Order: sequence, then structure tokens, then C-alpha cells
Amino acid sequence: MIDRREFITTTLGAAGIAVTGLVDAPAPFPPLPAPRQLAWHDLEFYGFVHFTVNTFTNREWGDGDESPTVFNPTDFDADQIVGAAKEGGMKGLILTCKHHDGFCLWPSRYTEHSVKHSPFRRDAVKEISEACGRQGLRFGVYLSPWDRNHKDYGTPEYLVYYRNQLRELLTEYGPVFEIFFDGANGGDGYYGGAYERREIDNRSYYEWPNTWQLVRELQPNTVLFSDAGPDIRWVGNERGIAGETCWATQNSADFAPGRADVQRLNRGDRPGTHWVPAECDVSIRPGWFYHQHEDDQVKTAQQLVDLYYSSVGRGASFLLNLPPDRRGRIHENDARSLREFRRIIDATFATNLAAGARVTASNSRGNGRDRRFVAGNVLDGSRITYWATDDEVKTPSLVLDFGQPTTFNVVRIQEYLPLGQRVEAVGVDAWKDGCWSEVAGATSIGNCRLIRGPRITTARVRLRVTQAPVCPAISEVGLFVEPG
Ligand code: FUL
Ligand code: CA
Repeated sequence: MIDRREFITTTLGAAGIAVTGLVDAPAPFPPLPAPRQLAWHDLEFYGFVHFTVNTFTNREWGDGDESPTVFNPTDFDADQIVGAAKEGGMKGLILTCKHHDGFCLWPSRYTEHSVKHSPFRRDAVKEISEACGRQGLRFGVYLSPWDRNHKDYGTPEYLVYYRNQLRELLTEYGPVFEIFFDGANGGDGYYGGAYERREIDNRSYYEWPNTWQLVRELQPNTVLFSDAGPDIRWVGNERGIAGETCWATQNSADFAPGRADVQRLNRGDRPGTHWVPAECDVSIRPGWFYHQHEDDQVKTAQQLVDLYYSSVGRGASFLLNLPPDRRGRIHENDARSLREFRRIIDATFATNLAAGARVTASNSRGNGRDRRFVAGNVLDGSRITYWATDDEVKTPSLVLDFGQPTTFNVVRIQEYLPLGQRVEAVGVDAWKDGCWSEVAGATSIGNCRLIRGPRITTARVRLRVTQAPVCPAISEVGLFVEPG
């Protein structure tokens, strides 16, 4: 589609009339997200499914010598698992197709250590991926690099095995939105009967760039997760908490999968050479796998809500683990918490209280005459329209006038990501007794910043960009109130 300015310029230019008053869009501020990363940002909340022999041996890490016969879910129901995730508002599910113990949930042609020798005998990867397809969730893969079952682990032959498995998963189960490359690597295990300790140099052993290249060839839209990216990074903890300041960028040369500088991963680097936003992985229970003794330790809906604010609300994604039980279903307690979480989030974000406000800005790019950049674009509910200022105006402000007292306790700000992460800090003011008083502030914005605080009642709110290296491009601003 030809853009409006181009159209006018071409038409008027052809008629010999000079064009004024229309301006170029702001220059992008690199590094920029790739299209696959932009699509991933949209998901915001998705799930992990940890399920394997550990579910039946009551462990977190299997040694690799478990008999496939222990894998015996009595009532496996992929639609129930996916349905619970969907009811909780998850947009995708990442399945542990193979955890550190090496047992495969699909009948891989490259090993006998799989469902094919279990009493279950079905292909759990197929069933989960198809249930995701039916219910409109994206499907993702966890394939543990560390394999405590495989005889070749630690040698170059194992890499051939690992990539063969990846190829199976990427060619036989439909689109894969993410691959989670875990960082836990090397140590003791069964290793085909050797029962020994195998150390590997995790900076060189896996030859990650070659594996990443294979994925790019097979499924170019898949985002690759590891401690170090290349597409998305670990947030540096398994508690679901991104840094209060959390940049979508990092200096990738300083990082390698399996070697985590947890503090830097938690906040990212600014400036950073690459777009590698954070993912917050955390389990709904203390463990990653199901244990009956944790049935009464399922996180409450309010705890999950807090995690939403500390992950999605800081520009990261929220990857919440839901471990199926020995039936092969999501336990009632987990499903209940998750449903209640969704009810609270929906009740909070259903109505943008600022939607009908009159909005004015201290500056809009091109004197406010170019609709592509006007302040009203922050209230149209669309992420692809934005408010931008003239290049030299880096710290503008925007006023929302509701015309009547309005009560909120959450402010949501979202940048227009195709132009990069531009805003470094903002302040939020409320009009009170005839003057502005600051009620909130935040650093890094990015995909989504949620500022949550006590309830405030006011008829006018002002957003100030207080620090930015270039003019801002803000796609949406919202005010919300959490249910009482
Ligand atoms: C860790 C693993 O060791 C855990 O078992 C779990 O899979 C978690 C998501 O990643 O590194
Ligand atoms: Ca918009």
C-alpha cells in the first residue's frame, strides 16, 4: 500500500505544486525487533507443560536410567491441558518434549527411550500440538540439550542426534512459535549405562550457531530462547520477576547460552547491540513437575496477578508452568487459580478509563497536521498507530482530560516497537487542587509498562517523557482500575 504522504507528494508533485506540512516518520532507533520477535511480543502470556517420567517417579530431574514403562498417565487428555491454559488466557504452550532425563514424549526414530516403549504408547507431542491447533494456541518446544540417557552425550555424535530430534519436531508437528533451549548442562547421569560424570564446555560444545541456523532454515518464524538469546533471553531467575528497569536490548557478545550473568539478564543492557527481550519462566507450583505433596502449594490467583505485573508489566513475557498430574491432566487446584487470575486480569483491563478523554500534547510531529503522529493515536486501541514528536522534542508531555473525576490504579504505556525502544523514563501526574502532582514514574517502557499503585481519583492526568535519546513514539496509553 502506498502511504498517504507519498500519494500526496506524488500527485501534487506531478501537478507542479510544492508540498508542505507533512513530515517523515521518526527514524528508527536501533537495535530493532525482527518480525518474529514482534509477533512474540504480542503473545505476552503463555504456558509451560513439564511432563515426563519425573511425573511418575516424583522427581525434578531424572537420572536417565528410568524405564519407559514408568510413563503411564491414566487419563491423558491434551484438550483438557490446553483448555485449562486457554481458560487462563494463555496464547501458547511449550511442552517438555524431552527433559534432562532424555525420555521422549514422541516416538523419535533416533532413540528407543521414548513413549513407544511405555504403556501409554501414544505420541504426546502430536496430541498436545494438535490440541493447541484446535483451540487456537501456539505450540512451542522444550528440547533439553543435556541428555542424561544418551550414550553419546559429551561427544560430537550427540549433536547429530540432538539436531535430528530437532528436525523431527520442526517438520512433523506444525508451526513452532518458540524453542526453549535450557541452560542446565552436564553432570552425572546414566549415559547408556556408563553412570559417570560428563562435563562439557557449554560455550563451545553445542555449536549453537549451527543449531540456530537449522531452525532458521526449517521454521524462520520460531523465536529461540536461551540464557543468551538469540531472540529472547532468560530473565535471570525462575521466580517470574523482571527488573524494575528491564530493557529489551542486550550486548549479545557478552553472553553465551549456559553462562548467565543473572543481574544483567534481569535488566538488559542500555545501550545494547541486539533486540533480545526477556522471558519470565516460573511454575504455578514450587516444582516444575507435578508432585502430589504440592497440591496445596499452588500459587493463588493474586500471586499470579502480581507475577503478571512483574513480567508483562515490565516489557517481558510471562511463561507460567502448568504441570500435568499422573492422570495426564491439569490438577483442579491449578486450573482454578489460573481461571481466577484471568477473571481479575480481564476485569482490570476490559475498560480503558482514558478511552473517551480529550487528549492534547505539548508537541506532535509536523505541527499536529499529520494524523499519523497526533496525540489521539494513543487512545485508539491500536498498537500500529502512535503519537510521535518532532525530532528535537525528546521530553514532551501529554494530557488526558476526562471531563469528570475518574478513579484508576494502573497506568499502561506501550511503545511503537518497530521504531525501537526509545523512552528511558516517564512521570505521571494527576491534577489536584489546581495543580499537577506527580503520582507515579517508571523507567524502561518497551512493549508494555504497567505502573500499579494506590487508587487515584482525578479529572486530568499528565504523562511526561522525562528521558529519551530520540523523540518518543508511543502507541497506546491506558488507565485501569483493579477490582476491589
Ligand atoms: C531449568 C531445568 O533444570 C528445570 O528442570 C526446568 O526445566 C526449568 C524451566 O529450567 O533449567
Ligand atoms: Ca494507537
